[in-house]
Amino acid sequence: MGTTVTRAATTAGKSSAANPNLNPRPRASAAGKLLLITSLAVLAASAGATNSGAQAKLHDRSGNQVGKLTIHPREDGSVTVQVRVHDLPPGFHGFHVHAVGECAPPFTSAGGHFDKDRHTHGHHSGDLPVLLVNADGTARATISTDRFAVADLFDGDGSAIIIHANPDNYANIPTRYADAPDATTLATGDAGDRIACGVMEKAAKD
Ligand SMILES: [Cu+2]
Ligand SMILES: [Zn+2]
Repeated sequence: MGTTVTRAATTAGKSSAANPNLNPRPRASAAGKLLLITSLAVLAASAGATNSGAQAKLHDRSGNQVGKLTIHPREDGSVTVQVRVHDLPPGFHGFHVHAVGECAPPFTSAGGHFDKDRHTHGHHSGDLPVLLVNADGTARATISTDRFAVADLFDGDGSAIIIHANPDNYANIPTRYADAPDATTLATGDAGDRIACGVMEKAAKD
């Protein structure tokens, strides 16, 4: 399919270059280009529908890119999440898929934890293992989860990946500290501020 598209583009380019002075030609060429763009969009959409993954570029609150993430579907219905980050504070950081695909600092625009049901924290569809950032500010992790499919990430308002300032307690508050976790803990795991955010985008499987 890729070869056909490349050839069509080359032909369209040549025909308009060969007739630069004819008025009808540029119009035909523009129409051709429009058609080509439409075809490409259709091709991309159909490829995406069959075996697509997701990707996100993570940015800190100052707008610097601090890493990226990819999500690939697996045949058993689970997904593999791969993340690489740099220039982040060392230590454990809460790491979740959030419900809205919008990363405006301080990233509250990304909403709460992505969830396909009405779970509490620790059971949310978008809850992931904490990310360990090494002394040099980098982290790398590969995670498997069966709590969501790639398509779930692209509901009406999209989704985003968030890294928090603090570790995540997964709403695990021993009863010697409190009778039960409070509402904030049950929603967030007390992971604190959002220090990096990336909007989920569709990506073809490589
Ligand atoms: Cu989060
Ligand atoms: Zn959660």
